[in-house]
Amino acid sequence: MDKKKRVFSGIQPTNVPTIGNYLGAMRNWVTMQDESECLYCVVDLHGITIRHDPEEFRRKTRTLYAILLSCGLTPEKSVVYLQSHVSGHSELAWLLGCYTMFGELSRMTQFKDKSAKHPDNINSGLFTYPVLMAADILLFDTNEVPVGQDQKQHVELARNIAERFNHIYGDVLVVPEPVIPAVGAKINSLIEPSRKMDKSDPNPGAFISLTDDRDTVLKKFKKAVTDSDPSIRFDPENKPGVSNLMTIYSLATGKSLAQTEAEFEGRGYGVFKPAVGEAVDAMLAPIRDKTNMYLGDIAQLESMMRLGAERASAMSEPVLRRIRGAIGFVQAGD
Ligand code: AQP
Repeated sequence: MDKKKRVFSGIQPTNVPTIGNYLGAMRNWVTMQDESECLYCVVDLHGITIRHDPEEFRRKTRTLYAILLSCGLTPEKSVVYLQSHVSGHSELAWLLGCYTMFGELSRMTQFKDKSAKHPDNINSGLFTYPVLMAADILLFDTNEVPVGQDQKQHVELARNIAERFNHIYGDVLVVPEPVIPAVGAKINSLIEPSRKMDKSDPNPGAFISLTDDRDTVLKKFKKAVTDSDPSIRFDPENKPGVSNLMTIYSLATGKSLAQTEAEFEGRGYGVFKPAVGEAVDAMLAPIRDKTNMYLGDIAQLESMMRLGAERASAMSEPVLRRIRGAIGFVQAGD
């Protein structure tokens, strides 16, 4: 029998995930756990590249872990854990940093965007973020990395680092492939529909959080930016707001874009926007309920985190040992 593919992906606890995170990445994680060996991680080490409040950060991390379980990731099928609980991530990030070029990090779009957003805190962690992400992936001999479009460049960097390392030391690292959905890879802001929906957008009207209640969801869609032409048709260039809402509706209901266009032909935004809100609310209701349930028992949640970390650590050890050996570190037992 063929060996199962290894899958890794992660999400930062910078805020409650949005429907962008869910439709672009997390929903695929749930599907992939049926056919592959999957590790999913709350990448809390990545989350401190921007300033945060420690108590709030702890709360957001627990909430995010509960949300991952509520979306359908289960410890029976996947390893779900916190990055900071597995020290191999940090160790490998240092090692791989010595095989990553300053020039290639300078070209990363996210570094440029985030430094522009936080000009008073352009720390070196923000710059070396993609090396830690490469370490996250390469630490587990990962074959596939399900991500949204914005993370494609970082996965490509991880591939380049792995290939460079292998060129020096032989076939040591598995070279991963990004897996990006055909629809939903970039869900856009409800207020500025030409920009990606971000969970840390300062304007909460720009995104739908997975824990937003029904009223909030309906209100945010009602205020979503569209355009002056009332037709509901998919045309991302000329009608970015409407096309974004159509993508969301199509993913939330399972209807195609063509079916969506036919359903709302001649009906206008007054019908369309509430329908999108209802569809998203129906998608979120079970996630909200389960999240509250998991957060009702923090001791149980933390014991699941610990178990996940033990399994992830055990899986990372042979890979780290192989890498340390290839570089030439003296290891106990050599
Ligand atoms: N708008 C989006 N559409 C589709 N996919 C998205 N992803 C993020 N935003 C969208 C995907 O979600 C996964 C987890 O993202 P992340 O937490 O690692 O950080 P990010 O990519 O920087 O996402 P955010 O929401 O924009 O976070 P903040 O605001 O904290 O920086 C990734 O696979 C990502 O591609």
